[in-house]
Amino acid sequence: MRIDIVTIFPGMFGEVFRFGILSRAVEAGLVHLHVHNLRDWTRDRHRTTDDSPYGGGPGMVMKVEPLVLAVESILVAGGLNRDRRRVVLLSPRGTPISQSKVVELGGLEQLVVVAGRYEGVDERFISSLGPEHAEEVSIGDYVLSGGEIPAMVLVDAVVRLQPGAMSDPDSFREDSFSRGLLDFPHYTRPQEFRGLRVPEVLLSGDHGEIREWRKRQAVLATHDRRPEILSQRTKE
Ligand code: 4FV
Repeated sequence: MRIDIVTIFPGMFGEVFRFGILSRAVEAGLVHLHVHNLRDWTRDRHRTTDDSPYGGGPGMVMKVEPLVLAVESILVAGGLNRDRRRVVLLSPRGTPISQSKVVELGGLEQLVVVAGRYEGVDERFISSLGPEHAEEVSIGDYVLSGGEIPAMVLVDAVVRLQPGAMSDPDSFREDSFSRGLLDFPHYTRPQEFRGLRVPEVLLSGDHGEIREWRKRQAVLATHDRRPEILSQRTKE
């Protein structure tokens, strides 16, 4: 899979991809990661990527031209067929991110991730690329100072799903949400900590019993903490 990130702060990504599953996936060639400086697609000597909002109001808006020029040249560079690639702008106006959205994006050949800054991005960016090729995704109903951290969240979630990225492919089958449930509780040594013991069933070696207990615990946790997920699940 090829992942391209467009940002005015490319330096923010340096460290993030040097650790854990992300770095292993890159080293193993499972993912080809490219971080692009949006200013490389500006035409003025101040390399301007923002301007004041039409209609007035506080703050600045990201200009459409550098963004469209950047994405168009990156898509060409990818050279992949149109329906196997997507442009995602991270913004609070976007579709709330979910494991099913991550799985969908993880199945693409090329993902272009755009990190916004300032008050937001000129609306014609997404409309000029067309809804079939570009969409907005949100990581949550709160406002950050930039789209870089949301971009890292999305890339991390997508890369770990790439075949071979996780040492044990089973682990993502057991992922929270992949079965429409929160995860079951996990325990490891010591068997007792300050009087708190590991549930006996997990020490029983009876895998059938353990599987049943974990399923019950996952449903219980989902019911107590995120009942809306359970109702969603019954609808599906
Ligand atoms: C955000 C979010 C987010 C809004 C203005 C960047 C900031 C600034 N992105 N999910 N929540 N973005 O807060 O994705 O441009």
